[in-house]
Amino acid sequence: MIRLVFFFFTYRDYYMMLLQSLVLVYVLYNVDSSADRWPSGEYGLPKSKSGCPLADGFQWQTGWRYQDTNDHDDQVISNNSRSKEFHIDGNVTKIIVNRSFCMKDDTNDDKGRPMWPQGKYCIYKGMAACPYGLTKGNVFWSDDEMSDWNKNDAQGRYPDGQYWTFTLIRFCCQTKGIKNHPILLPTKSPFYLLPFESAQCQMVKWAVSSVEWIYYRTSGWENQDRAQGDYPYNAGKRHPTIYYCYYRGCNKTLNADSGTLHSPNHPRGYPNGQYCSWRITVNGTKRIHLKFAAFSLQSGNNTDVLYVYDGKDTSAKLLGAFHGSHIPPNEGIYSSSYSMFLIFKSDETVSYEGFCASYHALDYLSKIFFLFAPNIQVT
Ligand SMILES: [Ca+2]
Ligand SMILES: [Ca+2]
Repeated sequence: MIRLVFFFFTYRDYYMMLLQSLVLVYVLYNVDSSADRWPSGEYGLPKSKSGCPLADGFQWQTGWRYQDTNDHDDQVISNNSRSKEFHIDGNVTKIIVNRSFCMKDDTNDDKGRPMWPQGKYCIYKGMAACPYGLTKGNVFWSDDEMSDWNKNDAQGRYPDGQYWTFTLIRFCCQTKGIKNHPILLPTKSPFYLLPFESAQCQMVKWAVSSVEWIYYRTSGWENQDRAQGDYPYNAGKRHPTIYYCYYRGCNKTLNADSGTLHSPNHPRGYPNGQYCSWRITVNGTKRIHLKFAAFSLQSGNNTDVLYVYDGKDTSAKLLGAFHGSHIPPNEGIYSSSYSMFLIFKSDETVSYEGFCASYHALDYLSKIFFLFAPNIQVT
């Protein structure tokens, strides 16, 4: 009897351990796939010219705010401006700023959604409390002080705030985290975050970011521009320049038996804070030969690095971590299977030209042949 009870518990413990391992495997597996879902809660994002990001299980509601920043009708004394690169759905002229929002106010499908990950960024506040882990604040713009000449307007769904002859917009900010630690968000379509604490963008895994900005030349007469709580970087200044980080996905899949790839913007400098990948898959009986025509990265493996894996993802063997003072071999890199996975990440400062490379599928035998006769070019 004692023996049987012992036996039973041993088996139960064994199954519990097995179950726990399966749960762990499931959780680890889903760390990356959770990036397909927008986080839970009510909030908003700046709307880009390409529209709202792809949504899953909810619909973005849209709206816009038209800010009249000019103190007169007949005389231009305001001089708003914006960055040359500008993908926000809106319009910035010397006398007005108009911009659009994508608001998530539907929480019916929030079960199982991730929370907003730790980092340093802000989003717009919806009508409910800030999503879990984010703290609120607001920005006040003194628009045209002459109420007779003030043409402020707003329509649709916009962030929590006040939209009268002045503008007050509430934000929710994630203030705990490190900008260089990449966070997971859906990157299948472009989206915006507002940077917190500095103009540097939060790094997002599988995305390349660029900083855009709007200079709000608000009222010159009894200006009361101000901000409270947690708000986007620099937005608390009088006539603020507010920064907007524009993210585009940079996961590339290459399925042909030969092809080329290059770092973002090559041969112009690659952007800071990007985290991109390339997955090469060739015919199952073949192997991959990857050769670099150009390679110029910052030196040091803690700065900008290209990782090359011998398989379809990061669970495969690392063939090399290449940077400015450790460049890939001239003869190129070989896979031992039909797929290869590359990750290129850059830190927050200093960028170089980057790299461009081409690959070819090789018959396995020709690789062995190549090893014995390295001077023969295999194509
Ligand atoms: Ca006006
Ligand atoms: Ca760098």
